[in-house]
Amino acid sequence: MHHDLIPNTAPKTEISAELWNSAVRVLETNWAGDHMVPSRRLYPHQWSWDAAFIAIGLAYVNPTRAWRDLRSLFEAQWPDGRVPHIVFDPATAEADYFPGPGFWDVPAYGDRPARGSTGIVQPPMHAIAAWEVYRHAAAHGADCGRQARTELEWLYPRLVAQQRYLTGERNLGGGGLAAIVHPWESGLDNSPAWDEAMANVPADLGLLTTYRRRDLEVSDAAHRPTDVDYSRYVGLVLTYRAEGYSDDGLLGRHAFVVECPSFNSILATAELALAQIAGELGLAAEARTHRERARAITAAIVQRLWNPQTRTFHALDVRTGRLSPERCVSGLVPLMLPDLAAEQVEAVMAEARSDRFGISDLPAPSYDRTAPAFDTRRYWRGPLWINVNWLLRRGLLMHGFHDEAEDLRTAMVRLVHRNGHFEYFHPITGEGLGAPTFSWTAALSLDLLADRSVPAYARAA
Ligand code: 2M8
Repeated sequence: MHHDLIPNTAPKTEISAELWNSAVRVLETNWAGDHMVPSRRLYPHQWSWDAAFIAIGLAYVNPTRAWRDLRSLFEAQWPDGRVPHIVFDPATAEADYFPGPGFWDVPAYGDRPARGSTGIVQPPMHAIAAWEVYRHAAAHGADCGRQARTELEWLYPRLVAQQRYLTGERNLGGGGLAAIVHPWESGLDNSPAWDEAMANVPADLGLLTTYRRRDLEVSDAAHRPTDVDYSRYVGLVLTYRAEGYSDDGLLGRHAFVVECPSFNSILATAELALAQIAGELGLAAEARTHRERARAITAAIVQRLWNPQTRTFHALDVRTGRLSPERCVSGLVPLMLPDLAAEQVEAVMAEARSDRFGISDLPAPSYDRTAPAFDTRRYWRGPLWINVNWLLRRGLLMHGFHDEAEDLRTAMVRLVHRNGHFEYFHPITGEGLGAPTFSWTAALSLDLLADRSVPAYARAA
């Protein structure tokens, strides 16, 4: 018998218990039968990296759903290994989300499941999630352990194929990193990190007459990307779509090809998680290969995305060879990497402690607080997000900054308890912004309440 709800991990203090219970309620509300929606109104389908963060939290209360959510996503994996950034729910009307399945019009393939998808990806958080769900769910008794093993075995080859796609087809710059070909692929949609590269993407505002923005009907325009950015987003999909989402020769014909430090840090960490999984499945040689790949990706991140003048990591525009001048929170995420050299660890820590990103009683903002364009409300251009801070906390733990990791954990827990499970938060006042019952905020709150341990990867090398 599988446990539907596992109460024994619920924490003891009043604040923790309230937060725990409210998080569980959000995850109950947003469950859609075989997958979780990020939020009912704004995002009524399944999103890729959301599913990973969500599974990490669901593992404590409903491992069966955690595995089901990951399985639903990977059932829509493409034959080339790409895991789509959205898997569409056929029960949701086309008009309820733009751009919907009709707009993406992805090519059919052999055993394609009924649910349609987009043709772009998101950061490959899933191997990390699978390992987290496994190590927490397996602790809940024999039945959960057996189920976890079966699911891990099912997922492993699919996770490997996902990495193969990203490190193969998407190695568009030829330097061993995965390039993103749309800002949505980063998960940090309208981050200033893309501004320079996006300036070279044609902005045809007429596209927004042909295609109507749905996001502005359900959220505040002052929070969302501008029309100019949105018309570029739509245009980029149209050119990628025109060639059936083929990556062949993309560098020469696509207007946006960028290497992101956060995306690639997750890519490397995914290899470390795959090493753990391969080890668990008795595949020692494969585990070694995954660890070597993680080291190679880490080396490429330092070689290609580190700016010795600014002493931080930046996005690289592969088409122009220029590093973005902006300092964004994505530049701190390489702290997750266990093989990061002391020089970079120290520099990233200095940046993380500086006025730009320093954590006081609030977690780190998405963009440099001191930058003239810092915007406290507009999406990834200032507000703070729980998922990115969760990644930063892992980086702090990874490199032994236990006090700072604990301060960050406490800051996140207090923030969400005080304000609710919002999509993102005002980086100065902490006011909740965006969708009010947002799944990854709820799921990661459960993890922050339950798990104080150092990630196992530090011991994997
Ligand atoms: C946001 O992205 C979507 C497009 O994919 C949007 O703006 O409509 C981002 O915050 C992304 O990271 C997230 O996965 C998605 C769903 O929560 O919303």
